Amino acid sequence: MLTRIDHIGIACFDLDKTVEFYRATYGFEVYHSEVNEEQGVREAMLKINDTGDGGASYLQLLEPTREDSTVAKWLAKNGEGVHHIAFGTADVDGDAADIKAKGVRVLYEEPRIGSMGSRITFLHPKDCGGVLTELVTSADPQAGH
Ligand code: CMX
Ligand code: CO
Repeated sequence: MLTRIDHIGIACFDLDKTVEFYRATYGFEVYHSEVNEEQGVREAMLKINDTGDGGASYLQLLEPTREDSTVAKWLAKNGEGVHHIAFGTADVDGDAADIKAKGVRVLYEEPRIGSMGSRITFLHPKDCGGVLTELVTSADPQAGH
């Protein structure tokens, strides 16, 4: 069951500059940052609020680490902006299977590793009304992500 908005993914050309915009404009601080080589991103997670399921909601700021990454391709085509949304669930495998059975393309056979050791998969934007949609199971939901 999907129980929260886990994060909104925002693509940017310059992560440090974008982090500073969110800090100076809204007062949001970086909760966690990492490089995910498989996804081809350098990212910062800004925690916005805790959620009723023991998890949390974040902004995920994404800067590409290589030209052939999905985010680099998307930025070249669209410029900076909202890249994807992510729903949180305690069971990414089960929810992905249920959604696949409804005819929506799930992009990965098996969930991969996302922010903070989470397990993630994606739904094809063309099957989701133009919205690239991620499903996330936190590494430790009771710890806030
Ligand atoms: N949102 C909405 N539509 C998108 C999109 C996005 N983020 N990315 C691509 N599309 C659309 C394109 O506009 C294009 O539509 P048209 O054919 O109408 O022009 C179509 O999908 C195909 O796009 P493409 O540029 O040819 O890109 P690809 O098919 O090579 O890749 C996708 C698209 C979704 C399969 C790829 O972006 C992907 O695998 N995404 C999942 C992984 C990811 O995004 N990782 C980064 C974030 C990591 C994280 O969140 O932790
Ligand atoms: Co994401």
